Amino acid sequence: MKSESHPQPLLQTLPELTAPPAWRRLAFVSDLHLGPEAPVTTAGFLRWLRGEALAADALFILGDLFEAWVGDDLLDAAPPDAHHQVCAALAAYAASGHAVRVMHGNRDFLLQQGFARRCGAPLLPDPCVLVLAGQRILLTHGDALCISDAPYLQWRALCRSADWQARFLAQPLQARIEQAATMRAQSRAAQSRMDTWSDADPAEAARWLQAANSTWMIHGHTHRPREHWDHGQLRQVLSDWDLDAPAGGAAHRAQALWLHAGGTTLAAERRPAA
Ligand SMILES: [Mn+2]
Repeated sequence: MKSESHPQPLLQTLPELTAPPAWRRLAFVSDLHLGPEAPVTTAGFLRWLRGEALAADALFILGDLFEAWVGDDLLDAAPPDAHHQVCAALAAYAASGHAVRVMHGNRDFLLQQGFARRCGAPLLPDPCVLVLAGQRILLTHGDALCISDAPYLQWRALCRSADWQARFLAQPLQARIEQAATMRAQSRAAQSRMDTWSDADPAEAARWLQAANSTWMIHGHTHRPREHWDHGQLRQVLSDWDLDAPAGGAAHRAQALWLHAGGTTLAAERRPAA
């Protein structure tokens, strides 16, 4: 096991994605947790993709698009369900000229090339740097910034290993679906025992930014949407989506972060997505 205080080795050079000049409007979302168990949120995302999202030249999904993903062969299984609907909608969105990039979250870390090809949505490494309008923006899901949760980081290292993934994916689809449901139930039980849900560590985030030669980070995962300004560094935390939560309650929300690039200027704006 790697040192718990530095779960992610700092890379000398982080993977970089340079935005083409045609990308003027970019939308960032994360933590939608789509799937058959979230029909209202899933419908809301499909509506958003066919509507407001069409204003984006590029859509970045920074992890946990799905509540669970047990393997790309899910898309070959019948009958089609919410996973198929979302993939078909992403494919149509990409085919109509919008770039889509998808990063793994802690729920859907098993998204692979089969998904990416079918959806026209290449996978993004976590973390990576988006170079846009002269700015270097560090993109990450955010779970690896929650360094106070040592048991989670141990699990993360295990389930991201090629060995574990090969063994998991070698099981029949139905067995994987059941196993994933059990793991989610255990994770919910562990969360309900905790007073506070682990948050991103500000010092760790600052360290990542420094290593990336960046002063601007966008991440999700924590379900605590807000802007953090610290020593000239900006950390924007994306909102989760939960339209299945009771309407009128604080949990009932869906939001995208938009970046508008004009020459060398960049403006950020949060907009409700439902
Ligand atoms: Mn997450």
